[in-house]
This record gives sequence, structure tokens and C-alpha cells, in this order.
Amino acid sequence: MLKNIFPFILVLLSASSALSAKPLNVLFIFTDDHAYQAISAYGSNRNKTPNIDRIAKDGMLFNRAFVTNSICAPSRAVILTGKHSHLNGQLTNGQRFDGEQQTFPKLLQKKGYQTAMIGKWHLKSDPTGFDFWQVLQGQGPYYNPPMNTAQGVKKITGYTTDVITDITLDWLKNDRDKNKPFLVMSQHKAPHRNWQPGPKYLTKYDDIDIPEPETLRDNYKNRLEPASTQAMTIDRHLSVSDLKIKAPGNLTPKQRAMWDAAYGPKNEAFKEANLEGDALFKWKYQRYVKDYLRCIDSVDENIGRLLDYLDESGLAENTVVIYSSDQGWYLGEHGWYDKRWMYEESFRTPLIVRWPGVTKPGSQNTDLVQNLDYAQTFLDICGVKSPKDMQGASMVPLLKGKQAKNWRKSLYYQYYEFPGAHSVRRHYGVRTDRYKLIYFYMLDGWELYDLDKDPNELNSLYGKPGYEKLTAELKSELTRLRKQYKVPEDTRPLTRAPRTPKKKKKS
Ligand SMILES: [Ca+2]
Repeated sequence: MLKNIFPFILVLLSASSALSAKPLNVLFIFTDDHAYQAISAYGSNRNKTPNIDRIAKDGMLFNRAFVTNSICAPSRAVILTGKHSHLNGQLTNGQRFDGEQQTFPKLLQKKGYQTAMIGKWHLKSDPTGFDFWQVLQGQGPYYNPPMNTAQGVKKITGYTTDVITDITLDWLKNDRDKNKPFLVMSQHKAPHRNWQPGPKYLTKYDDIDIPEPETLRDNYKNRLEPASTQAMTIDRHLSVSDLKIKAPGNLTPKQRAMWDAAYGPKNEAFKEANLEGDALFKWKYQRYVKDYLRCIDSVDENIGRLLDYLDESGLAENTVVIYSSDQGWYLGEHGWYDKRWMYEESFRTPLIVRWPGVTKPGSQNTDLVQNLDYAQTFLDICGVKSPKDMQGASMVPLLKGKQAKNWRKSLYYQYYEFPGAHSVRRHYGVRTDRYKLIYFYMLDGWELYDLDKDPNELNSLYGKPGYEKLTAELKSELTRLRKQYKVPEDTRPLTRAPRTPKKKKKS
């Protein structure tokens, strides 16, 4: 009897392994400058993101996901290559990405994946490694974006966040080869500066005050000079374009007329037109954060559209959905907007992964992961071996809920874009489970934080008695990491590169 059913069991086993070997699809939904503080799954007290939360509800949320270099184009290059900025060549936003180099989409393509890149690319050179691409030009506008394609420029009408989702859905439904597994990178401009909301959300939050973060009125004491000499304060550096109107203080008659035209003397807002001091500061914070959150509302709605389509089409069960952003963001913490620092709000980034049948629904992970790991993780999910020269690690064991052997105990970070927008000094550093050591190498100055005792990073402990041993250990770890990642000394000049003079017009 047993002899008779044995071949039958073998057939069943091979059938089930064939089923589980069916290649997975990857849907990577990516935003630009999305603070984890503005995601309800991360505990936001300022907004609700029901659709991003859907991914978290069925997936795994990473509480300690970081970037290697907190700025837009460099982060994208790290994700594509699985290599730190000094090896992929994209140290700053101003450089052109070398698209000839190895990237994970190219490796997936070689193994039979269909690949698509839709939305914000921001790397100057044309995308490579994609069967289909349609991307914003540079930063791209919030409305009516012209988009670059392999066939030339397309003019599109609509709100950019909706447009990017429309194109993604159209490619999934109509354009792809349905016999092949896919990788889609659906990448938004939102919520990047200057935070222009979509038509549906223009007046959302009009009637409420958004809570302020604890460190909104930071005085930058007990730290080195860079924290106070940057140019990213809500108080002093938001422009008329950011606020969409001249801030209502010290108005000239012409500016007063602008307010009159925008709101009219009967409107409450008009009465606030001559604010001063903290009242003016509060006004700017509310104005800034509300537009930012309105941009997130459109992102969240559009993520819902993608998730609904996966459900309706039956693709959901075989598609790994990843939500992330190119870095974190200051939503008023330390009095700032923007990113760039190794301080937590911009060093961290949201990362949520839903892998049906693998990620435990509603689970959270606290391992130190980095955008450096995305390439190898995606390759591993798709059953493709990672090349040895990639510098991250596959997060697949973490996604399976396993204790990963030899997972990293410290992170390396380096920021290069100085002189540059917002005047954040170049720095590198190491973060462990509890401590962070930052080296502002242009100034030869160090900061040390105990993240357990001082999670807001307001008091540098560097040079204080009792921290000598810890400091020495962290410095030694930093040296080890720089060696491991093959980081060269930064010998670039500290002045801006000379601009190419414009050609004289022929008279
Ligand atoms: Ca960004």
C-alpha cells in the first residue's frame, strides 16, 4: 500500500514546490522626503495614513531603517547599486548618475523580470535597466508634469501624484508582458518642497491646529556650530514660494494688498496679517506643515489605489509591496524643514514591507537596516544571487521573522553636500543600538549622543568626563566601518565648483 502511494506523494510534493517557486513580483512605492513622523503606522500625532497603514497591518514595519547619505539623488543611487555614495559616484545632488554601472533592476532584467520605472528619477542621466520608463524631468512640478520617456518628452495634464499612479496602473494592466514577473518602481515627487497640495486636499486641516514637535523652538545649545549655522529654519528660511504668500509680518502696502486680494478684510486670516514674534513663527509652522500633510494625503490615497488593484487583479498574493522614502525629514523638529543631517529624523526613513505568507501581519523590526540593503533584499526576494561587490545585506531573514546571524551592530553615515543648499557641514559618523558619534570633519569637531537618555539629541556628551572609554570604542568602530566600506578621505575642495560660463549670444 505504502509503495503505491509513494509516487503520488512525490508528485504532490513537486507540485507544491513548483507553486512556491512561482516568481514573486516587487512593487516598490517610493516618496521624496516623507517623514516617518507623518505616518500613522509610525505613531503620527499629526495625520492619518490609512493606506500606508494597510501595508503595515499585513506586513512588517522597520523602526530602525536608515539611509547612508540623507539627500535625494545620492539615496536613489545607493538603492539602485547597493553601494555607498563614494563607490557609486553620486555624492551630491549636483552629479550625474553613471547609468553604465551595475544596478539591481539590470540584474533582475537578466533573470527574466520585466522592469518599470515611473515617476521621480532625479539622477540626470536616462534610466537604465528598465523595459519601460517614464520619469519627471529633474525635480518635476506638482501639476501638469512633462515626462521623459525612451521615445521623447510627453506632456501630461493632472496632479503629479495622481499621474504617477495612473501610469503605474496603466503599465500593470495594459503594457507589461503578463508571462513575466515584474519589478515596478513607482516613485513620487511628493512630499518634496514646495509642498503643493492636490485639488482634493487644498482646504484639509483649515479648521484645526497641527501639534508642534517638542524641539520646534530648539536653541542649538550644547552642540557644535553646524546646528546653528544651517539654513533650514521654519522661522527664517522658508520662502514666499514655500509659504505661497508673503508671511504675514511687517507687510509693505504692496504685500498688504496681496493679503487683501487673497483673503479679503472680512476673512479671519486677514486679521492675522500683522503677526509678530512667536505668533508669526506659529503661523509659518502651521502653514508649512499643513501643505506638507496635504501632499501626503494624496500619496496615501494613491497607494490605496495601487493596493486595491493588486487585490482586484489577484496579484496581491504574489507581489511583495515595499513602501519607503529617499530619506527622513524635519517636520519642525529642531525648528527645521529639510534633511541632510545624521540626526535621527533625517537619518531614519520609513520602511514597511508586505510579503504575503512571509511577513507576520502587524509585525515590527528594530534591527539596524539601511537603504544600502534594498538592492540585495529585492534580489533575494526574486531568487537572484547578489553580486559580491554590493555592500549591504539581504533583509529576507528579518522579513521571515528570524534572528539574522551576524546582523550589523553599527551603521556608517556620510554627508558631502557642502557648500550647498541649506549649508549643512560635511560629516560622517557611526550609530550603534544606543550611541551616535558624529565627526564634522571640515571643522575637526565631534558630537556624541546617548539616544536612550537624550533621544532628541540636544546635549552632546563629547569630551565630558566619564565618556572617554565609550568615545574610544566608537572611534575605533568608525575606523573599522570606513575600512570595511572602503571609504577614501574626502579631498574635494571646500568651495563650490566654478560654473560653466554661459555662451555669449551672437549679436
Ligand atoms: Ca529627498
